[in-house]
Amino acid sequence: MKRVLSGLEVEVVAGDITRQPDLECVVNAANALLLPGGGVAGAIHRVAGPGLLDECLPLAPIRPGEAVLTGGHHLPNKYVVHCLGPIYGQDEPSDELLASCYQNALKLADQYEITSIGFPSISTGIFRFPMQEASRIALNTVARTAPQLQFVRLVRFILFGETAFEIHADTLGKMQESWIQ
Ligand code: AR6
Repeated sequence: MKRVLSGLEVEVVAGDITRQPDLECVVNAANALLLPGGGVAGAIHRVAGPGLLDECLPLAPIRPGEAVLTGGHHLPNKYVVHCLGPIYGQDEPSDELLASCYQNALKLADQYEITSIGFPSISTGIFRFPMQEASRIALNTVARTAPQLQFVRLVRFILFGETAFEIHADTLGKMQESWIQ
């Protein structure tokens, strides 16, 4: 599913974040120490290879809401933006911290003149953020940040499984008309 929000092309697809060769950049749902871990981070480090960890270690630790950028190493993408999402019920205010992840990731990508970026559903796995609420925060933040972006033209959400895809497609379908061009 695809829509234009505030001049930005926004797609939601079901798939694997490590298999998006047409995107210049993908986003990692990282941990504070930028270590491989499980979920998205485990998958990204597995495909990228050990060079990614070497590049990550001097950038750690990061705080909830923050984003840092590295190369993609053996991933099919030139860059990875690593975001630390909030642990639901622990890092507060969790909605604002989650919004900061998306905003900081997009602004950082734009500074590097990145034109296309793929996000997973940050914090909705091991960090237990309810996905429906997370999808609203994610898509609203993309729409709100879009007018500040000069280079980013495509934002893709890559969702693991049909349920995650349907939740995001439903949220995108209900976005406020004023944001849709
Ligand atoms: N591609 C796309 N989405 C995925 C993939 C994949 N390959 N794998 C999982 N998901 P999570 P978090 C979905 O746990 O909640 C890590 O261990 C998954 O179903 O990766 O931010 C880190 O090291 C879920 O909807 O990230 C941290 O310690 C979403 O991506 C911690 O987990 C995010 O799940 C971060 O937890």
